[in-house]
Amino acid sequence: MAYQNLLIAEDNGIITLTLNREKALNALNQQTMQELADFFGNKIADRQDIKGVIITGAGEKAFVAGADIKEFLALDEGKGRDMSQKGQDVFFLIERFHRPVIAAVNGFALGGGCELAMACHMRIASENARFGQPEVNLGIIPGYGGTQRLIQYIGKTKATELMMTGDMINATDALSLGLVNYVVPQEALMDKAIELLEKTATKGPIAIQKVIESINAYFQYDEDGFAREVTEFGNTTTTEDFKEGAGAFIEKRKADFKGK
Ligand code: DAK
Repeated sequence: MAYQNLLIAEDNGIITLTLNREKALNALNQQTMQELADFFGNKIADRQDIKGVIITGAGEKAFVAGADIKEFLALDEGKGRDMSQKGQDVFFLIERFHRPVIAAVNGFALGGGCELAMACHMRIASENARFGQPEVNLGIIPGYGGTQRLIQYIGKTKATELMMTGDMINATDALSLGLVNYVVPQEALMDKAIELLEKTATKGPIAIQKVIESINAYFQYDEDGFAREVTEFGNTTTTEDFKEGAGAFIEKRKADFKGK
């Protein structure tokens, strides 16, 4: 699939995915959602050789200012449900991706943009970043998993307030609420994301994947996250990586993980 709205760059095993609709503050239209689905579901789905993915927005003003409001007027109940389900499925692809995905939030992350950032495994915000779920201003609710993930990250108390008022919070508040991992000056944003991916890339790749799966299992009501942790802990102990990692610690040397 040829991409119109995604810019892809790969350097030293790190893929940077830039949402590139700067004039619309990188709003997520259906074309972009299809491209994201293809990118995570097909293009890089089987890439074992990468360290991870950074998602960011074009320009210095917005990460993503929401779902594309200009496409909303054509929605009815059926199309709305369909759009919501497909959108959730795209964000599950990101949340379940086998390598770390980091949102480098370079400005507004509103509505679907905040939801996209929350589907990533970690979030780094530039100092000008603003987060919010302003859907109630439009008479709708978050439709890409926001009602669930915002509670997971910041708790029911503040999540309820943000979703009911539509208020935005700044990067400092997002950090203190636990919505983002770090706040850095805008010019340091990508370096911080790369630094994190370089660090996770020194760990056992299978272990990283199992951390992702186990964390995701915690939030699935049809699956007992504690039980999944037991299973996956057992699975990691059978890997060569585990023997290498534990052996390296005991021998006081750096582990050389092979992903086996
Ligand atoms: N969609 C489309 N265009 C947008 C946009 C958006 N979300 N946000 C901004 N733009 C466009 C503006 O229309 C403007 O385009 P032109 O008028 O120049 O053609 C351009 O980007 C620059 O925006 P502004 O001129 O407004 O820039 P300002 O600096 O004055 O304001 C702002 C920046 C971010 C505060 C403002 O643009 C704003 O409030 N934007 C809307 C933010 C918002 O409400 N976002 C949430 C969208 S609702 C669902 C699935 C998903 C969702 C819900 C349901 N189902 C399937 C059920 C998710 C919903 C949302 O995300």
